[in-house]
Amino acid sequence: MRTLYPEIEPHEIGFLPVGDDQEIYWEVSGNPDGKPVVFLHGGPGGGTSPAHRRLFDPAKYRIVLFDQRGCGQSIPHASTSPDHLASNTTWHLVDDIEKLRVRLGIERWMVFGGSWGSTLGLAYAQTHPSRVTELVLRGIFTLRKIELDWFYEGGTRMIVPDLWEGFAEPVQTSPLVPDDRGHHIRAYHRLLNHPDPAVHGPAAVAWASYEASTITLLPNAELVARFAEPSYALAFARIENHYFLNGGWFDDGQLLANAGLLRGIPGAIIQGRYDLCTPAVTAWELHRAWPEASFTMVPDAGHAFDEPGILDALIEATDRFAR
Ligand code: STX
Repeated sequence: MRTLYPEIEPHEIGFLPVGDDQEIYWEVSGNPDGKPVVFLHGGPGGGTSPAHRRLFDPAKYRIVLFDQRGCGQSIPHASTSPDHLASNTTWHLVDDIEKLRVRLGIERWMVFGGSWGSTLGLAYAQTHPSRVTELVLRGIFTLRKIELDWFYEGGTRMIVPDLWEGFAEPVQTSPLVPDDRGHHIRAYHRLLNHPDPAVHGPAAVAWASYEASTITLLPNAELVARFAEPSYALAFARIENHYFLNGGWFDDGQLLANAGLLRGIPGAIIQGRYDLCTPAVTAWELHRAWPEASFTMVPDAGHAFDEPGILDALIEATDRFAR
C-alpha cells in the first residue's frame, strides 16, 4: 500500500495577478528540474494544503499547487468579498491555469485533479489539449444536473438521512426562503449571501459540515471540524453554491460529450465505489468515453483523496507517469 511522500516545503511562492482585482497564491515544490505537474484542488473553494504536495515523488516532479480564485491564500477571500464571485467562473479558472503555466515557463504539464479538480482538469484539457501531458483524475465530477440533484437536492437522504437533515435544516426553517424550500441550492444562495452574519454564518457551517461528513467512508471528526471553521466554511460554501447555481457554466453533460477531445492524452481515472459526493456513475461514463485512460474502482473507499485505497491508486498513477 503506497502512502504519502514525506513532508516538503515549497522552494518558490508567489501571487499572480489574474485581473478583476484578484490574485492567486501559487507555490512550487519538489525537483526544480523535474517533470511539471499542476494540482487542481476540489470544492470549488476547497483550497490546497501541504499534504497535496505529497502525492508526487519530490525527486521526480516539479510540483505546482495554487489556490483558485477566492479561496485558500488567494485574495480577496470569498468569505469577506462575495462581490468578486462575479468574476469567478470555470472559464476564469481555465484562463488562470494558462496564465500560471506561462508565468512559470512551462510548455506542457501533467494535470492532477480530484472531485471539482477533476471537473476543472477536464475543462482545461478539453480547451488546451496540447498543454497536457497526462491527466490523473479522482472522484469524477462533471457538475451535471443529476449529480447536483443527488448530492444537494435529496438523493443522499436515502443513505445518510441524519446528515441530510443537518444540510436541509437551514432551508426548511429559515423564514427568509419560504419560496425556495424545494430547491436547496437556490435557498442556500440567498442565505449564504445575506448580509447578516447570523444568517450566512450558520448556513455556511451547515453546508460545509454536510460535505465534510459525507466525503469519507468512515466518520472523520477532525476533517469535519476543519471544514466548519467559520471563514473556511463561508468561502467554500459561497464558491461551491455560486458554481452549482450556474451549472458550472457548462451545457449539461458537456464534459462527457466532449471526451473525444482527450484522445491521445494518457490518463488515469480513480474512483471510490462508495463515494457519496461524486457517485461512481460519472467515473464509469468517463471510462466508457475515454478508454485510453486506466480505470480503477477502489472497492472499499468513499470520496476523499486520502482514503487508503484511493491514495494507493493515485500514487501508483503519479509514479507510473514519472517513469
Ligand atoms: N464538491 C466536491 C468537491 O470537489 C461537490 C469536494 N468536496 N470536498 C472537497 O472537494 C475538498 C475536501 C477537496 C475540499
